[in-house]
Amino acid sequence: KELIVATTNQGKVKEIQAMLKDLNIEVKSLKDVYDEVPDIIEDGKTFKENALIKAQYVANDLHKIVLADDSGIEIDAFGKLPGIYSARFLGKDTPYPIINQAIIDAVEGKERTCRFVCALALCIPGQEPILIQETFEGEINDHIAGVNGFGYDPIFYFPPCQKTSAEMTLEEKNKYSHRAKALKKLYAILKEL
Ligand code: ITT
Ligand code: NA
Repeated sequence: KELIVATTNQGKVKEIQAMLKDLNIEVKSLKDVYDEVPDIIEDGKTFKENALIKAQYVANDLHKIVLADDSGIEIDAFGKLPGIYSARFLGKDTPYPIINQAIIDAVEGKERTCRFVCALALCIPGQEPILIQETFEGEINDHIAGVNGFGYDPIFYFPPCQKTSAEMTLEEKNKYSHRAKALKKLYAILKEL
């Protein structure tokens, strides 16, 4: 069986592949199925709306089983921003080390709580789309730490493990993360495909 993940984010793909490794499913990204990846306009107002937009676009185009992930980080000191704008916060060409240091500087002396959010949309031809949302609660670290993962992982401190999600192995992040928790809720369905 084949599962197309409506993403070009390789970090998401790696985590999803690892979570589903015991199922007989070939996980493919948009780069694997399109010569020219379509530019999908994510103009929803919520993570779930954006996940549905991405999944439905590709499912309508290819008539295959499609999963989409819309995710981001909510920083309480910034009124939950960047939230759904996490991929284009400070402009999409600003490198993450710059963005992450800017966030550390801006939360200095403020509330450090934050959370990753992941909405997953699963479209199976002939069925109603399935939507799930989960969170991963943490704090903005006071320095950049760790080289694993992607995006905001080097500043996302997870108190129970006393490290950032970029200091966790892929397997460890997949025990606790927003994406892993959401995917677990779809596991039984994916197993039956
Ligand atoms: P696709 O739309 O192609 O899936 P994207 O990266 O643009 O890729 P989003 O619009 O969902 O995806 O933006 C999510 C951003 O939130 C992502 O680029 C990261 O900056 C951040 N993010 C989400 N999950 C994360 C995680 O597990 N670790 C670190 N950063 C994460
Ligand atoms: Na998005």
